[in-house]
Amino acid sequence: VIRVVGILCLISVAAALDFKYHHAEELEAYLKSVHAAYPSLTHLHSIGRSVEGRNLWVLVLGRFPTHHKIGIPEFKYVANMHGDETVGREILLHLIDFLVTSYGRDPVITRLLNNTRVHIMPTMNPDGFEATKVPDCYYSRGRYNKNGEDLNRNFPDAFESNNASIQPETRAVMNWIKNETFVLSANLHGGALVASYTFDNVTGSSKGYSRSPDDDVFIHLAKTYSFNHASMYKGTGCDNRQTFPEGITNGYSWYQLEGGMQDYNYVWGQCFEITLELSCCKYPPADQLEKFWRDNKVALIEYIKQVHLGVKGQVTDKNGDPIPNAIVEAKGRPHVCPYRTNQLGEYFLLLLPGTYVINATVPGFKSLLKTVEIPDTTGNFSALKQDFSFPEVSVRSRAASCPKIPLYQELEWASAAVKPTLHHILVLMTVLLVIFQ
Ligand SMILES: *[C@@H]1O[C@H](CO)[C@@H](O)[C@H](O)[C@H]1NC(C)=O
Ligand SMILES: *[C@@H]1O[C@H](CO)[C@@H](O)[C@H](O)[C@H]1NC(C)=O
Ligand SMILES: *[C@@H]1O[C@H](CO)[C@@H](O)[C@H](O)[C@H]1NC(C)=O
Ligand SMILES: *[C@@H]1O[C@H](CO)[C@@H](O)[C@H](O)[C@H]1NC(C)=O
Ligand SMILES: *[C@@H]1O[C@H](CO)[C@@H](O)[C@H](O)[C@H]1NC(C)=O
Ligand SMILES: CC(=O)N[C@H]1CO[C@H](CO)[C@@H](O)[C@@H]1O
Ligand SMILES: [Zn+2]
Repeated sequence: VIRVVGILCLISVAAALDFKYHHAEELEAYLKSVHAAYPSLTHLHSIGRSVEGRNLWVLVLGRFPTHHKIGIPEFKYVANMHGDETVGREILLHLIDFLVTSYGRDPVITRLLNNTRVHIMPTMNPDGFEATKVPDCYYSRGRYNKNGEDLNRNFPDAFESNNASIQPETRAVMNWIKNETFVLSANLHGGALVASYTFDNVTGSSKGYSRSPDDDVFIHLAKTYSFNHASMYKGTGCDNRQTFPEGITNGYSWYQLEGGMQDYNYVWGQCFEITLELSCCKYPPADQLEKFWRDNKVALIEYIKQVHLGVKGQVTDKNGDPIPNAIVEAKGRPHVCPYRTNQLGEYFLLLLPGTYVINATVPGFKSLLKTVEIPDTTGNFSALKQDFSFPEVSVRSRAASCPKIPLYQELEWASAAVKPTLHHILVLMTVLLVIFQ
């Protein structure tokens, strides 16, 4: 009886998440209480420590929260990498609360968590958050980590040699990305209201738009967020500084940046990531948090479902043994650092509905090509399944090495972007205003 009462207590503690800012200790206590109340649905771990030694907590949710399962895609949300941009940090706690309390009750959330592993990191820059003493709508030093580095300029860059020294927070995220087969992700910021997508930088002289081979998918992903958000899709921006048609923008069209996390995920992590700017005010008063949660709730859920777009499967040899490091890509969509199968021989390719030729290649063997008709599968919580079986035995693939940094310098399609236009000049004029977003 005492045990039962204890569990009930924990559940009520976990459910009582209020709309206020949770500082490091409260945030940690909250995540621990959720894990204690939902031990089989959640897994709590720290992927490293900040400069000041704070844990970088990640709560994982899913039917199998502690480990990857074949066919179940990995999704992540990361917030507060700029310590003074605080809305994402709090709404991710409310998202956790909503997911755990809906599992087993709401059929959609139950199916979502049965078929997806969701990783949530409420803060990537806990030191910066603690250094920002009071709510303030504008830029503050809490943006940076304790060493004064901007973490969203701290990743290796595909277009430029990034000479910034890699910070502990960045290193932890890089290791985490290497460790998991992430497929889809978003990083949550503040200071504007827009969904921004890769690329953020470009090769050659300035051009208006930096298009990735998966531009159509990125536009769909960004619109999924903006149109499911209470107002982002209106694109009215903040204080008339800049408007964003349909609430989305190519990162580079907005303003170029080097060393950003979303390009890193796409180029090196095989993970499609977009950047969500969720509030005009970077650190709004706590009494606005409930409205921010309401405005974003549907968008946060609908965006997770997109991890089930496209096609997935396993590559094996004649004996049925998985082939890690096989290159699997859709024809016409080469990634400069080719997308490869994981240790279990699995691949996941986010693609919009349509007809594609999927090419599975192991150097030294004949490529396997399959034409697939991809339906809209996000409502089914499973991408189309297409396995590949090589007719030979003991097929082994070396880890295909990526070209040297910067990767895109030589690629001709990258220079197919449009010439500078009046639009671009206008964008440049606004760069000074938005440089710290
Ligand atoms: C989710 O998984 C649980 C555990 O296997 C199962 O009992 C339940 O029926 C599943 N629910 C749905 C809606 O798929
Ligand atoms: C970064 O380092 C490279 C190689 O040392 C150098 O060529 C480049 O100019 C440096 N870039 C900046 C912005 O300092
Ligand atoms: C990487 O995965 C291993 C094995 O699951 C785990 O022990 C380790 O903590 C993970 N590291 C990170 C940074 O996620
Ligand atoms: C299949 O992919 C490999 C590796 O990326 C490439 O070399 C080959 O040309 C591709 N084959 C076809 C028919 O596109
Ligand atoms: C979704 O799942 C149902 C039932 O399993 C199946 O009949 C249907 O064809 C699937 N739809 C798509 C688009 O995959
Ligand atoms: C080619 C190009 O525009 N590269 C830019 C990448 O971003 C850095 C930081 O803004 C710029 O200095 C580079 O010029
Ligand atoms: Zn930011």
